[in-house]
Amino acid sequence: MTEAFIGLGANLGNPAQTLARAVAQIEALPSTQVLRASSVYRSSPINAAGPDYLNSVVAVETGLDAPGLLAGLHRIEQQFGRQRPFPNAPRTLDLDLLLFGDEQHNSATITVPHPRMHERAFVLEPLAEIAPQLKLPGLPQLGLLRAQCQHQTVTRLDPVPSERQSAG
Ligand code: PH2
Ligand code: MG
Ligand code: MG
Repeated sequence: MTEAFIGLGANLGNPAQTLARAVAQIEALPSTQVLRASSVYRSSPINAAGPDYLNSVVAVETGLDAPGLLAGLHRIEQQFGRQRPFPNAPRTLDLDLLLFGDEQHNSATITVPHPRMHERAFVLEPLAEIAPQLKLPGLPQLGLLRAQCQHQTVTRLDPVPSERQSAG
């Protein structure tokens, strides 16, 4: 089993609902359990146009290998109607494999760790929420990386109360 981190993002359709449903679909992947899920964060698009994004990060434990997990994530993106008209186009759902244990992959189809995760507050803030002690291979500690991204405004949204919590 490998612990992996997945970044979720959406800025088309109903992003809040999509992120919640996508976590359930990740949990439904073969031999994969969601260990922790961050809050949802709102931010302006970085190096892209379009509506504000909602982003989150989940930690999973999986028996899949990295290409198998990535293939599963791409299938889930398809289920949510992901289209790729041009690079960084607005999207109904983006699932990025951020980290897969301490493995490094560099091929035409898979790059892990995600090459830009350390310079994006919309990844670092939710990641620090669920894994504050995490060390990215070959990079300064999370706290320093987050400080370097302080100019990127990211707002943590209040958790949406589940039906069970609000019923009582
Ligand atoms: N994803 C991108 C490009 N820019 N900006 C924000 N705020 N959130 C994203 O998820 C995002 C982005 C390409 O994947
Ligand atoms: Mg992305
Ligand atoms: Mg992506």
